Amino acid sequence: MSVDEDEQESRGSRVGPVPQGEPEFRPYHHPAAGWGAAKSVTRFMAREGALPVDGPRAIMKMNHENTGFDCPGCAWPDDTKGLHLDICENGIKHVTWEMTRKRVGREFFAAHSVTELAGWTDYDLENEGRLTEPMVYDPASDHYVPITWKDAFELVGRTLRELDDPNRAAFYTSGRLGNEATFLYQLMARELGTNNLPDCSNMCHEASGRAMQASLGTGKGTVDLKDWESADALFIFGVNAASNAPRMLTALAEAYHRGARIVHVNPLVEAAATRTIIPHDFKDMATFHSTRTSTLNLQPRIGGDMALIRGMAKAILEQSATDPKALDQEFIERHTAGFDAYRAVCEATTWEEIETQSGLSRDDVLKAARVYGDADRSIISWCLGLTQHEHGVDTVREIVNLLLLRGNLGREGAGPSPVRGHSNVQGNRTCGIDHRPTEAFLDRLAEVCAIDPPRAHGLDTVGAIKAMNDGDVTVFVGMGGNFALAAPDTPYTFAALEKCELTVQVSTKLNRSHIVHGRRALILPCLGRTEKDHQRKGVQSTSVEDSMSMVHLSVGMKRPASSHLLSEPAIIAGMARAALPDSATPWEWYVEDYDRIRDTMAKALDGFEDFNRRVRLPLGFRIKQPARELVFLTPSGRAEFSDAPLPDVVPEPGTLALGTMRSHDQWNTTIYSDNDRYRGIKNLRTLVFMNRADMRERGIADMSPVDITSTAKDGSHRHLNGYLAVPYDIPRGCAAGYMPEMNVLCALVDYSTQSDQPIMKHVKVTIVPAAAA
Ligand SMILES: Nc1nc2c(c(=O)[nH]1)N[C@H]1C(S)=C(S)[C@@H](COP(=O)(O)OP(=O)(O)OC[C@H]3O[C@@H](n4cnc5c(=O)[nH]c(N)nc54)[C@H](O)[C@@H]3O)O[C@H]1N2
Ligand SMILES: Nc1nc2c(c(=O)[nH]1)N[C@H]1C(S)=C(S)[C@@H](COP(=O)(O)OP(=O)(O)OC[C@H]3O[C@@H](n4cnc5c(=O)[nH]c(N)nc54)[C@H](O)[C@@H]3O)O[C@H]1N2
Ligand SMILES: [Mo]
Repeated sequence: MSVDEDEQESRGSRVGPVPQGEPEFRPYHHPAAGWGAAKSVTRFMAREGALPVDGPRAIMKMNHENTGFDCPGCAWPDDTKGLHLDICENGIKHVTWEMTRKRVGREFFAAHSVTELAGWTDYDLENEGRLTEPMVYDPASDHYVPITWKDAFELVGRTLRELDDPNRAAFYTSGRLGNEATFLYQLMARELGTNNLPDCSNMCHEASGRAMQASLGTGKGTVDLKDWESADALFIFGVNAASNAPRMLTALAEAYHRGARIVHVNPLVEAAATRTIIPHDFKDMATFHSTRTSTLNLQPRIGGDMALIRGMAKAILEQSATDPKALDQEFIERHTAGFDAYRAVCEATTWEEIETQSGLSRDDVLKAARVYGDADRSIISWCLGLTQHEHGVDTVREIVNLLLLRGNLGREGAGPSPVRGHSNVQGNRTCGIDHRPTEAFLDRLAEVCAIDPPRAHGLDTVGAIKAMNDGDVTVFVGMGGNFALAAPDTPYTFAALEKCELTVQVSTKLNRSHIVHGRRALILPCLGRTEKDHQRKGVQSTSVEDSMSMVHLSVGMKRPASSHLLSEPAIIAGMARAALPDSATPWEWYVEDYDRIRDTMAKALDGFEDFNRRVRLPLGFRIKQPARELVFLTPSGRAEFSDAPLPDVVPEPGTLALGTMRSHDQWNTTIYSDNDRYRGIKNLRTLVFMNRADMRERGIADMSPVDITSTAKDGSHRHLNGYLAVPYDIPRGCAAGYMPEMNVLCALVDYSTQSDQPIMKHVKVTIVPAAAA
């Protein structure tokens, strides 16, 4: 690695704003959402200049049948009734952030050199507002200077045409990109001749996709909101729903009201595992009436989930010796394969091992098993707490194992339900962003689009970073997102981008990925989802797919932040035409009318038949999940049990397992403030949550500075110094802190061998009182 430690410290550490006061930690005892959220929203909108007219008007339009735009906040589905104003604090903040009145124009870039901007916090960079025109990096002056769209496309086109091998380019996608742009983007990459399509999903739910594909023959969850409304038991693993999927609170509160059991499994008791005031329930708001959102909270050690689930399965199997109804024998016989091997591995796993590996007592495991055994219909839901681990795939497969035991699949109120991250990350995969496309997908693409797509697998996020560092990839195109900061091993990723011949970022806001750039660099500003997209044939809409496979239209209604912005499909078409001057693909014609893109997608993609008509139905349409119909596209044609051994997740003596996560006031790499309301934190991001006993053992006082050192699989060390230790209700041996700051601690070599996902929730660290304190 070529980056020295000083540089690592100065560039990786301050992401959030400069704190406005002394760091504070006061445990939060109020319900989630409710008035705290309402107050925070009002303050935030005022700051972004969104009051008094635009903000509320836009929000009334959000998530409304097919007349509004899809909330870019998260991938939680819209209310099935379609009429509820189902919105949340963080969704509103996210929209307001995009609609800000602040602008970054050419004067801004003329006033600040890139070297100067490198010293700014990430908060300050994004806080400058919306990008307004294309800019190119000028090495002579070290400034970004204006460039015309035509010249920008020509620079991209020429650089791509001159590559001796198309695999020297990588095309990153962040999960905001609409389906139509997604389809064009992957088509461009494949027509050029590469499957190098890294995406944010490689850091997010790759493990879920791979696990469910292997077990069920589909990479997606099989349930929808109606199922959530009729489940008897809900198991919520590893998600901070009150912050990251706040509309789940409504579903949890409703479930509680109807008497469903709700089990939260998380090393931290997050706000969604307590009580909530539903923000759109005006009566509840007025009377401060809160509803419980949990009936049981379990706090396993980091990585201990698989052992817990195995324990639940073991208990159900033991019960079946005397109670024939404990298992759904008929389902197991008719629809599954591998049951005997799974039963054997459950029997062979001792209770002692389950207790040690989960960090839970046998009693607690049995409590969860009883909830599961008593319920007729169970849904198991999860997010990053399960996926960003070495054994993420095995753990998600263990969830499916448990569901299969009682036939919790293919019927109402039951099944697996991953909570996706970015609002269209699921749609991206459906529409072709996959570095490991199937032969069937490529065959159809070849036929429908008359191209000859490459068959060799491409690079994912980790692979692309390594290839850029090795000089094998020299052109990086980022379609949204903030690759520099979101990816692991910050200094190594910075170095990777800096080695490129050309980096291109298609973005709405200024961020670190513009400042850390290749020899040549372009900033291409695009329309946001809230904005009106005028093309030759009129105002266009794009479609997105939520966590539960619902595809619906999103129509922007705001005047664009600048008249120079182009839509994402137009930018992709511009780059494609410049790179492939003789292409027979009608790029320009597609952009005139997105219905034309949809017509092609209807022919090329499974489940998109009659796309243009169905997407205009009031609530859009649901992509069929074969597993939901008990059709399993697996080699055996059945749902397959897995029988992996339990991994050893107990930290070695002296070390801790550190999970990196989001605060309440951030959206991935976008930081709104230094507060984390539900965890009781104010004015502080450079912190590490620790168990009191672990602190005492190390001589660490409350809120005192500590030095954190991680040890990677290859034995290399990484450091973050001077972080404040916050005593927290977290199991012994576990610690937690915020991404993206802590990406400095995540080595690129620390990716899961099962999913290739960076292991962002289980970093092996030592923590000691700060040397400089
Ligand atoms: N407001 C807002 N919304 C967002 C985002 C955002 O940044 N801000 N990001 C979006 C994206 S891209 C995504 S992927 C999702 C992410 O949503 P989350 O998965 O909620 O993301 P994290 O903040 O990483 O939180 C992970 C949770 O897992 C828990 N956890 C950590 N380790 C373990 C473990 O070993 N086992 C278990 N059971 N739990 C564990 C942590 O305590 C934490 O509650 O949210 C999406 N929505
Ligand atoms: N340590 C650690 N690292 C993590 C994670 C973790 O839990 N721990 N989580 C990982 C996960 S789950 C994810 S999904 C990634 C997130 O990785 P990314 O998706 O790459 O990052 P974001 O922060 O969501 O990207 C924000 C930028 O997107 C741009 N943007 C916003 N809206 C639009 C739009 O409509 N169009 C375009 N073109 N650009 C837009 C803006 O310029 C903004 O600065 O981070 C990963 N990194
Ligand atoms: Mo994500």
